[in-house]
Amino acid sequence: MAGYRTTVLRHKRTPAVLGGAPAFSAPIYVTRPRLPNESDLFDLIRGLLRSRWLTNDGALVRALEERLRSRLGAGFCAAICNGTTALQVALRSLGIDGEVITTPFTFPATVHAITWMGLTPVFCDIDPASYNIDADAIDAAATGRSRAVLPVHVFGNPCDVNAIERVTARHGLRTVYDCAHAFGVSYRGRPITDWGDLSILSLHATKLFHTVEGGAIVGRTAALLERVALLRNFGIVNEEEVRGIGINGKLSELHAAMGLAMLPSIDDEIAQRRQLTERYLQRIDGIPGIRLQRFPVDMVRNYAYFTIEVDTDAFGLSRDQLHKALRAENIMVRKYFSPLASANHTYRDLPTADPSYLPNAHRLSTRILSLPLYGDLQLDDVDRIIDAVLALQAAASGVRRTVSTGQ
Ligand code: T4K
Repeated sequence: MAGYRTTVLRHKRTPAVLGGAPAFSAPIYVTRPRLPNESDLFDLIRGLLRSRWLTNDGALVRALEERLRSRLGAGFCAAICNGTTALQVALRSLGIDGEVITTPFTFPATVHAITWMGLTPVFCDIDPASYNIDADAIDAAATGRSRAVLPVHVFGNPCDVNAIERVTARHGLRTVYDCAHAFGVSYRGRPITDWGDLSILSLHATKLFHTVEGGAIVGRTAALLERVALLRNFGIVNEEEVRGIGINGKLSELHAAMGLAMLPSIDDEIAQRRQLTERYLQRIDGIPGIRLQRFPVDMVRNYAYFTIEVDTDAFGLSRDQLHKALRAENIMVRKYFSPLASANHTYRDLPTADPSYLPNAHRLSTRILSLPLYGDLQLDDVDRIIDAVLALQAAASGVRRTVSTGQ
């Protein structure tokens, strides 16, 4: 009862955009990087300094690769300096040329990696419930010039991998999955990286599991591992021979130390996020105008993100008005992924970037909002965030007049 009273009183607070005190006195970011046990990290770094082996096929990178391979249930896991380079190396290791079919609802890196490789992105619309690329749209977009598909498991939600497998088999396409958000996710009893030719991970500081900057390519066959390992190290076979156009895609020993020190606590991070997500779900249930991404039941989630969709008419404020008003409360919500990757001026003149061809992605990009979620966020913080949302909804007409964005 006491909790209920507190909640009711909090709804009555005046929003910061209308002159009230902000809900938080300091910014609550959309995410915070997990930090490892300091003594574990410093032990690893002391060993690294003693060894004077700092990068280039070092012991810590090898240890991290093996630990990740085993944790992810993969055939191999090759560490790369970041997720973007991992995408580039993955595409080159499969010998992709021509067109690559991908989603507009992603971080810019997915599409930039295609273009940096001299390949042409072809956009497809998404499924409005899962936010992932629509397999039927891939089928319709595939032409004789298509060589590969690059789907993203958006916010850790598995793509319709079986349908994509059928479409790629029919058109003879390779598949690289962008698993940047999907560390540790499994689907239908299998690790998510089981599907496709290769999957890439981002191990950036903003990710569930991270090495500060970092990435990885995950796959199954020894032949592909050999190719990936060659290409991430300039193509150097030995002191006498360099084969293919490699790149410097190596992860350093210092980054690997961070990952090794972090890995033992990653299940705690997931459990904490799960609890916070459940609290968000309880508190959001029944708020008019808020919809959620749909996850399949036969998966194990990693709780990488918590996003909402804002329906302007039913909620009373547009996503952009809510975004602005929550930031005034020191709640640093983000619009992942708006603008769409296809809206970048480099891509927007492509025929498949036309908004009329991507209606679901365009609609979602005007509605999506990521709320704060990270392991040491408190349940009370979640309550205060949702109280702030409710207070803004209760004061919607005043907020609409005050917040300048008309969208
Ligand atoms: N594919 C997909 C689908 C991706 O989402 C990404 C990256 C990639 C590929 C490429 O992977 P990488 O090459 O990055 O490995 C962030 C990340 O930089 C980016 O890795 C990530 N996706 C994307 C979704 O989010 P920003 O520009 O939003 O980050 P930033 O600096 O605004 O950070 C977000 C919040 O995190 C900050 O407001 C505060 C907090 N933060 C951040 C950092 C870096 C901290 O508290 N401490 C920190 O050190 O892109």
